[in-house]
Amino acid sequence: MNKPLEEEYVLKKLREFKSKDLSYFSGRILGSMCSEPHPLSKKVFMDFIETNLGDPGLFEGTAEIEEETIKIIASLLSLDNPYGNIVTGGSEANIMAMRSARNHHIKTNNIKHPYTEPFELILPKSAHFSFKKASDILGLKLIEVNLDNEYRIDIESVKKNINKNTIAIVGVAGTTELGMIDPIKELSQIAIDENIYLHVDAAFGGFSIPFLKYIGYNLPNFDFSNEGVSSITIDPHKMGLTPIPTGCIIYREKKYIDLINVDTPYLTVKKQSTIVGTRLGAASAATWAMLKYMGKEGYSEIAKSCMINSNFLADALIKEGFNLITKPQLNIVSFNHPKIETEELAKAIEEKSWKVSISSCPKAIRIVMMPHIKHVHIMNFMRDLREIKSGI
Ligand code: 0PR
Repeated sequence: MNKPLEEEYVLKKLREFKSKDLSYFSGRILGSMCSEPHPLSKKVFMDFIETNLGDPGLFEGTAEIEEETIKIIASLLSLDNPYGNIVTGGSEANIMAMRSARNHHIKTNNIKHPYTEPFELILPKSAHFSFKKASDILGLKLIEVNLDNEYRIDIESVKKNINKNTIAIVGVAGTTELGMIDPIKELSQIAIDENIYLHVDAAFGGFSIPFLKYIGYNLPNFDFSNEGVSSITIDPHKMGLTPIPTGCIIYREKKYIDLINVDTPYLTVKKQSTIVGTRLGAASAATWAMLKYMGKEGYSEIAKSCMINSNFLADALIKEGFNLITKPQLNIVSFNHPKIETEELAKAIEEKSWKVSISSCPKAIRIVMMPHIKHVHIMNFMRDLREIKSGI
């Protein structure tokens, strides 16, 4: 440990580190689900930086903000009396939901000796890797079912895999690799018929699908209006323009959150449901600010411009002889080339200073068309792709 240093020196050193980072502003980050936070949300985040919702009795105003934020987000998801929390992100939200589902299964089936039989979780092959963490932490056996021709969960495979050990089914509204929306209505019917917990992971799609539907896009209904849906993950720090870390978990009923509450005797509240203990109220305040400031119209504009850019890129790629993996349902465009290996293509793209990611199923270059990517960036990207193609 060093002796105290001058503030100027400390800040200069930090600037040197930061200068090695990429910026969203450059438009070069093409494979991220995060974006530049809105200036207002950054300001509000800083204003609430010291608030701790791990001990909400000390920060009663901020605790009210969290409650209101949950209500506003739930209203977007067709739910009037929600329970839930603003959390650190999609992973924490998904792990919380899986804890509720497992405990619900134990309770409703009156299981006296848990883990003598496996706890099985049915989810699509396209589900995010946070469910692997949930599986490891909670001792769940993952039953990864097939996808249909459009890379959505295959309903027949779900039905075939249900048994008395199934603790939950997961559907995704905006898959990580392709942005596809699973048929939640059909999953909901199965969940009702079989009396099984259904969780919807809308970490990515949650802040765009409701707004796109509002302005007339024809997208499937993924929310609580499907009676079988027990909980939804929806992340403000993806398409909601808030700073990291801001996730959100919403439950249909109080019983699901009661099932994961632990006693916290010496705090100002007596129970806690989140994985994280000490947790920032700044995330709730920044989300509240964005919801109020943007309104339905503001978020619709953002979601729409990302879709316009996605479709523009998709058309341009087809014209240049690339294969689109699927027509973009949300703002993710995945493609490969009939004559170029995807890894080779990715390497050539990176050499031209773009940051893309490779999806695994199927193998393709994956562009997440976040708000920081503008038309001019797409034009420059296409120019580079043409050059790469002509050089091979
Ligand atoms: N559910 C879905 C559908 C997701 O896509 C993600 C993350 C999560 C849950 C987990 O969310 P947190 O990362 O907030 O816990 N999806 C992105 C991914 O893994 C996250 C990401 C963000 C990756 C920015 C890269 C990046 O630069 O692809």
